[in-house]
Formats: sequence, C-alpha cells, structure tokens
Amino acid sequence: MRVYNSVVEKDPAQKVFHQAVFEVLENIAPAVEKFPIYKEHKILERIVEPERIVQFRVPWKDRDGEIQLNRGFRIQYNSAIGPYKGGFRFHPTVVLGLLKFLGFEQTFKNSLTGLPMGGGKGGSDFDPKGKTDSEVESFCTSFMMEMYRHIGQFVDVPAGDIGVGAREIGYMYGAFRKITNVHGTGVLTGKGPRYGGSLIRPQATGYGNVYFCEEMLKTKGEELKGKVVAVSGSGNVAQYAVEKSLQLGAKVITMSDSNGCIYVPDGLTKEHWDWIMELKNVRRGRIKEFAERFNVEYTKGGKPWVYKCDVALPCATQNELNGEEAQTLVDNGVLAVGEGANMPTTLEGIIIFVENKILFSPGKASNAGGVSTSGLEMAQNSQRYFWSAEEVDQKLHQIMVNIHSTAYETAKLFGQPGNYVLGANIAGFLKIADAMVAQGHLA
Ligand code: NDP
Ligand code: 2IT
Repeated sequence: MRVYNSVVEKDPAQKVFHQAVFEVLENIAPAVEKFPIYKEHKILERIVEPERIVQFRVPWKDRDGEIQLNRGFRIQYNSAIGPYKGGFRFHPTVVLGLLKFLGFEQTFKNSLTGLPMGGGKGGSDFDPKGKTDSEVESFCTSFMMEMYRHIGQFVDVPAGDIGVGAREIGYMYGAFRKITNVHGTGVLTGKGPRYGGSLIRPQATGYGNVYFCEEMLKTKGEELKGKVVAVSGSGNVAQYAVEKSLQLGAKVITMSDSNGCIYVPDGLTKEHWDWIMELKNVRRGRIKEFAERFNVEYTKGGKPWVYKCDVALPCATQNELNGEEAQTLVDNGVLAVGEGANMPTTLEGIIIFVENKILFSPGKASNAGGVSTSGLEMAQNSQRYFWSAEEVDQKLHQIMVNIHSTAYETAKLFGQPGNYVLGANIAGFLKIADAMVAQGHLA
C-alpha cells in the first residue's frame, strides 16, 4: 500500500480518486506479486499517474447575454494500448479528482474490452439542467474552441457521460468541424447516425450491462427471464438497461433520478418506457412526473435498494449504493448486482456482495459495452462505412460475453472463482502493464 499512501499524500482532497485506486491496487496485488517484472518497471507508480492533464476556462453567454464561466478538463490517463478514449461529463460536481477517478477506471475498462483504446476522461462543472438549447450550444462551442487542439482520431477520442448525450455531442462535433475544417475523422463517438455515429451506441451501455448480467446468471443456471429487477437512474444507461431487461422478460420495478425514486410493483410496461423516454430525452423532466401520471409510489430522495429484487442494476452515479443498502439487498435475497454506472457501489458495499458470494460485476467490466461500441464506431469511421444495427448489436453482445469470460477465468486462475472484481481488475491491468513494459520506461 506504499503506492496508495503516496497517492493520498500527493492529492489529499481527491477522495473518489483514492477510492478507485484502492480498489484496483488491492485487487491486482496477487498479480503484482506473481510477476516481479511489474515492480522492477515501477508499473504501479506509473499507472496511477495520468500522462497529461489539461485544464482551461470556458466562457459562454447565457440567454440574457451575460457572460458565464465554467472550468473545462481533459485527463489523458494512459495511452499504452491505444489513443486516449473516454467520455465528457457535464455536471456541477465535476472537479479534477472526480475526473481522475473516472479516467483511471476507464483505463482498465478499455483494456478489458479487447479493443485498442487507452484511457481518458474530461468534462466540466457546467450544468446542462434547466439550460436552453442555445445556452448548451454556446457552452459546447466554447468548450470545443479549446478542446479541439488536444483531441483527434490517433490522439484522444472523447464521447458522452453524465450530462453529455446526443445533443451535446452534436454541438461539439459541429464546432470541431467548423474550427478545423475536417470531417470524418472519428474525433468523437456517440455522434448522430446521420453524421458518422454508430447504430446501437445509444443503447450500448445499458444493453451491455444486461448482457453481462445474463452471463453471470448463466453460471448459476439462472436467467433474467421472470426476475424482478431494480434499476437506479433514468438517464442513458438506465433507459436501455430497462429496455433490454423488458425484452428479456424481466420485471423492472424501479427507476430514479437525483430527486427520488418510483416504485412500480407490477413492473414497467413498454408504454411506460416510451413515456419515460419522452419525459427524459425530449421534455427533460423529472421522474416524479411519471408517478403523478401513472399513480404509482414515489419516494422523494428515495433509492431502489429498499425494495425486494432478484437483480439490482445501479445505473446513476458513483457511490449510490452503500454498505447498509448492500446488506438490505443481500437480506432480501438479491442474486446479482450489475454495475451500469462507474463505481456506484462503495468499498463497504463491494465487500458485502463479494463475501456473500453475490454475482457482482464491477462497472469497469459490465458497463464496458458503451465504450466498446464507441470502439466499433471508430472502426466504422476508419473504414468510411457503417454496419447495420443487428451487426453492431451482435458484436457488442460478443464483446460482453468475452469480457465476462475473461473476468471469470482470471478470477479462477487467481484462486477466487466468482470474484469478478478481482478478475476484471487483474485482467485489465495485465494487458496495460505488459504494453508499458514492452514500450520502455518513458511510456
Ligand atoms: P445521464 O446524464 O444520461 O443520466 C444520469 C442519471 O443518473 C440521471 O437519472 C441522473 O439524475 C442520475 N444522477 C446523476 N448524478 C446523480 C447524483 N449525484 N445523485 C443521484 N442521481 C444522479 O448519464 P448516463 O446514463 O450516461 O450515466 C450514468 C452512469 O453510467 C454514470 O456513472 C456514467 O459514468 C456511467 N457510464 C455511462 C456510459 C455511457 O455510455 N453513457 C458508459 C459507461 C458508464 P438527474 O437527472 O436528476 O441528475
Ligand atoms: O464511462 C464510460 O465508459 C463512458 N462514459 C463511455 C466512454 C466512451 O468513450 O464511449
């Protein structure tokens, strides 16, 4: 834990970053012990330190013509196995330490996908909530006026994350194109299908999480069909985790947002889902409005984890499922927990799931479908061609099956069968570490 202590000492305020580093270092310890070459090459010391951090100011004009100011960031974490790759987050809680946690996680996740992508993350403390389209456009354009010089298909390829969806990517891509006079370079992923985006990218993280969960259930002779599923969040990842769960015959009883949680004991229907898609993506309203419209239970500030379920899919944000809530899920007989968000479970929560032998998938494995399909978008852009929705979905499915078996087999190899946290961290680490060793001490 010498490396961990030095991370804490260097940046004492970056708590979520410490948490992410702790989880990884603890889980990869057996691999570092087994292969002394990583110590010799100081891989741990190097891997926790981002290769580069860019920070800049983002001035923009609001609807009254007044100048507003936000901060912009890009963390280019690790490019040993490919160009930096990872989303932008626009949320008022964005600070450097938060993006360092996300960039660090992304590095291991991208390695697990099997595709040649390094790790990066960026964003701003800009809050798109309540802003007009023109305000969002003004912000995105200003953000890109600095960002364009740091990104590119062989350098760094950003995408979306919390607060950055199709609208924001569209404005940023438009600004990039106008500034550089370059089109078709695959500089961003999550683009609209009319201008180089991949079909199934919007669905990919949620679908991928459910595909991964189905693989975990299979190892116990179970399937998602007929299972009661609790989902948190109602953004991009949650929406498509719900859709795929419904398609596979599960009963989805909850969704939430940062204000509260809806509980639908009979399960959401396709009609409910369509209504929520319109609510969240067109009207940009609150989940409470669903409860009012369909007369179901709504708990202000509530979370899904108090309800009895077979499968829990946390798809909102970091640290949204703590130790106490994990214990409630276990006491209520949960079979599987599939992280759709990045690090939604606290360290205490993870210990409870692992010790109780719950099928628990860390986000870096089970939410990797999003970035994997971003990788497929890059492949299509490079070919100047596109694949059908069926082709992309099939490739996404196969990638999730592969990530599952990689994590599963690695855990077995290291004497902890069924521990996906250990398996995913070690498998992700080994590929990056080997690439760093091979490329010499400056890499
Ligand atoms: P969205 O912005 O589309 O949705 C985020 C959802 O989470 C909203 O329902 C939001 O509620 C809720 N939420 C956000 N912050 C908080 C908070 N502090 N407390 C409670 N609820 C909160 O983002 P995504 O769906 O894209 O992302 C969700 C998670 O999945 C994040 O952890 C992200 O990093 C991760 N992820 C996303 C991928 C992608 O492809 N988009 C890929 C892999 C991981 P509200 O509207 O009230 O803020
Ligand atoms: O956390 C994530 O993996 C993402 N937000 C998606 C990143 C990407 O480049 O598609």
